[in-house]
Amino acid sequence: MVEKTENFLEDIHRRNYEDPFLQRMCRWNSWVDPTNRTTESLNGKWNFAPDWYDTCRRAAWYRERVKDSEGHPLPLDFDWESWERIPVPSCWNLQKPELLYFEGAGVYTRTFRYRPLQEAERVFLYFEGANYRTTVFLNGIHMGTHDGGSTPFSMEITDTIREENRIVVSVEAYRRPERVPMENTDWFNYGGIYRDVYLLRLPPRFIRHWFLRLQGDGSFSTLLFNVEVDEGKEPIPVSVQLRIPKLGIDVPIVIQGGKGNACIPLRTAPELWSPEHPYLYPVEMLLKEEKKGNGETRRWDRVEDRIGLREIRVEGQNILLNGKPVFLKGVSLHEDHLELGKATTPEILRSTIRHLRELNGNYLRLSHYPHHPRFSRIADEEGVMLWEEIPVYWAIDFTNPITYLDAENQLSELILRDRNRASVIIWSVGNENADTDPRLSFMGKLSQRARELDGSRPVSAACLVNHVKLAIEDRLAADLDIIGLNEYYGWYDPDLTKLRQLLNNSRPTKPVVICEFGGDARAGQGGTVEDLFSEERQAWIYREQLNILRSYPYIKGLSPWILYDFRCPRRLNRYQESFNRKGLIDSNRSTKKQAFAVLADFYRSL
Ligand code: GCB
Repeated sequence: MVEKTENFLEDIHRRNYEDPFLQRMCRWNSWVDPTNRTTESLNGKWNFAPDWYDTCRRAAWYRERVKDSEGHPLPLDFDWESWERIPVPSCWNLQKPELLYFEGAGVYTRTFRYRPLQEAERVFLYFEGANYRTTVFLNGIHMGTHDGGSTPFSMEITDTIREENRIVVSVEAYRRPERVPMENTDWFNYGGIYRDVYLLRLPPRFIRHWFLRLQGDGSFSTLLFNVEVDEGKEPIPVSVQLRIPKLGIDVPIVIQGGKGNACIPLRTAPELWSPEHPYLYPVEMLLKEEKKGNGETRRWDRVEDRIGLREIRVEGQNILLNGKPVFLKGVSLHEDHLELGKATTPEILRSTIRHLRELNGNYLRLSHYPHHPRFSRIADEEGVMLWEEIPVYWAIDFTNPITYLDAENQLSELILRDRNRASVIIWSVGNENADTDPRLSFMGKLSQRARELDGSRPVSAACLVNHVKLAIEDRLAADLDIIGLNEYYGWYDPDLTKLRQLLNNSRPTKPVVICEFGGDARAGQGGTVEDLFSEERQAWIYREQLNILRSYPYIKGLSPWILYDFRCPRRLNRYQESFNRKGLIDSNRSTKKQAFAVLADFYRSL
């Protein structure tokens, strides 16, 4: 606290200016599923300025105070309308060359009109993703703050929205030691509102979110369903009618205390979702109020979706998809795009899947944070299996309860967002974290949290090898269903014979997925297998690695590092030039390196 004196000035002397904004956090429990809702996009050009000293929040620009308490005009340090306009969604780093390495706070603002479309309509603001801390003001009032760079959040604005509105959003992307990820990562810290923003119009009582899946007991004969309802200011008796016409399901589910659960026996065997047959069932949910007397019902809400039914389970050293062993033929992926950064388009997502097909693959590791929500929807349609992950990366502050809360919140937001997607088969709780006691307890709790929100999928994490004992040995493995392993023999450690020793020394009782291996190559760089950064060296690493990995039956999947080269400010040699060059394809997303064909041939042979 700063002592207030007679010459104290609120705007410049107050240190803890951020505290009030942290009293109203948007977290997983305020999230509303936006699937197939009436939305109104707020994408488009917003006025924007990099706010180098975070003055918008410090000096309360969002209040738009133009006169003092005696009515005298005040000089303002901002002028919304004269600011340049940049597109939302986008990463500010790619809007102007001088913003490329900008990692501070940026202020976005725009106006919009609003007219209710239904009686007693409730309105929410929905952000699909902004990096990292987002503080939202509407008509001068703080509406909510969100932490975490890749998960969605929503906030109710019913009581504040007017016909004419000004929204001011401060997004700050500082790298900080207590964050998730912390300040040291092997990727680029793009800032800004880089995914869609919209208004969500909802009825006074509505379905908040829901979860539908097969029971997972190997019989494919029972569905489990959970639903959460926002009952509005005055709760009344309601039920949710679940309809899956193609399965002959039309059942009412009683809602109590805002929640409903059901276990629904299937009369016919369902068509199961798989990469070969990505079948999706149309599903409908109706929120109804039971009217006494004449038996009429009032319908409050209606939600539709398309859901794949499949079972993913681990048995011994096997991963079973619909009861049958499956091998995950994959590759890892960052969200990085040369012109768009973390922003993306459906075309880009589909072209990524085309590249996976050319590799003869069936699986992608979406590393190291939640990717665009559209990805799992497209993967559902296309029949691609996904590993999804939160950025509990490297040296997170495992002793800090604030860091844990943030990580748990990001995990919860990801699982709520994607647990209805058949394509998502694994939740990963982190990547390459040293095996310490605080980390074991932190990530153990995360694994538990994942199972609490979704008991239907295996939990994993990308672990490091024990390079002293040369073995797969990580105490976290006891908490995981699948052991993820990153190893770079042939690259960081050139001695590939150690890989064989390591795999011989290990007796895992669970399936192992090699989540990373690989090496850098600059596209077009020729040389011999001895030459680091040549395509030949990279292709050689792939050949040698695959030759070894194929002979260990407990290895049930691969996602080498990585499909595309990506921006990476830590990588500064003349071949890298601020890019990680371990891609099988150049950062232009079209030039394939030699190793691409090596992996494609290997997957074809399986
Ligand atoms: C890793 C990390 C990944 C890096 C990669 C590399 O083990 O998980 O984020 O980019 O190695 O290229 O060193």
